[in-house]
Amino acid sequence: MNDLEPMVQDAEAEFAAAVAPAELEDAKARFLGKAGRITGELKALAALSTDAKKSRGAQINAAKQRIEAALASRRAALANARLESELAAQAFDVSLPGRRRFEGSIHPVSRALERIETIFASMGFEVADGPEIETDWYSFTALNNPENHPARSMQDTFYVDVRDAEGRWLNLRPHTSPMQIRYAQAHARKHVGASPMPDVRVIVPGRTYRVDSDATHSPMFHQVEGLWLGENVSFRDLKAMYLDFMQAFFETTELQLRFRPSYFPFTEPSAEIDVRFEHGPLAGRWLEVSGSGQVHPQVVRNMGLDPERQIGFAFGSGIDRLAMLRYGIDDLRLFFDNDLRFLAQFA
Ligand code: 2NL
Repeated sequence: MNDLEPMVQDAEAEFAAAVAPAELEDAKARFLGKAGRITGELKALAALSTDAKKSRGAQINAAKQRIEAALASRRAALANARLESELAAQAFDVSLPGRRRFEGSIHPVSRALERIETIFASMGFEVADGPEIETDWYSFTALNNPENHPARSMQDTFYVDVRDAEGRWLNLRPHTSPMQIRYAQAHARKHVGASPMPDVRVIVPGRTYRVDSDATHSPMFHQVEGLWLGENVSFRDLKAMYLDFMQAFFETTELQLRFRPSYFPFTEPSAEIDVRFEHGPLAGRWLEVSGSGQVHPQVVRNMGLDPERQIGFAFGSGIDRLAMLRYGIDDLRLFFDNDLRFLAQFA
């Protein structure tokens, strides 16, 4: 202890009181600067004798070292506090609930389509995809539509302003049958000469177009057609297969099918397929779900197959309608409004 002790304590107190680096540097100048108190003490040494200089000089040095140590420690403390506050400002609260990311969902028509593909694949059917813009031959001629059939008219079919090699307008396919013709042709070429030839077993789901737009018809709709041809395929295979499909699609065996005679140019005989549920809001009513029939011999010929050997059946069902029945939707237009309040119910 000596008379320099109060100065050391002043320095420690003033350093401690400095909350910003600039204040600390000001305080340092008051003790260690040119006009500072330590500097003053050193200047005063000049007036002392050699012996007194030695002992006083040692005291001043000791005080100076303690002040420098206090300064260094305060500098480190301020730098540390600054780092801490920077980190705190950047910190995020891991306990906050996360921001929800919007997730879409599969459209009900696509869900129905995916289910249909899975069910038919499990029954040994191939799933084929084809062009939506077709030639006149594939959409109509190959399917035995006479030249003057109303389906060919501008009132019923959308045409594209481009002609095919025969000079006929291309069309937006009014059914997915054209791709079944293409598929069967490829099958016939691939297995030419094979005896027996493997069966043709295919479904073609996809978008189809007709000039028709009201509360229950959309100009673009979805269809699935199926084709099964072989040397030993009959109408009872159609009945068994379509019943299996309906039971799998609606997840119930509590339904009945009815085959009602009808007419299509591409099948003979032809039948509408009606379904009747035993339970649920539609119980007891016959609902039309499909057209069907034994493929017309001329259509088999157009596929490049021999109708004396290859015979079978085809069907065409509306996917939108099946989806409406499956999910209890009473207005077709809901599928195309794309209102999120509707679509989100299928998440
Ligand atoms: C309908 C009618 C049907 C077919 C589609 C078909 C396909 C080929 C050959 C023969 Cl490649 N027929 N498809 C047969 C009968 C009916 O659908 O209006 N469905 C909604």
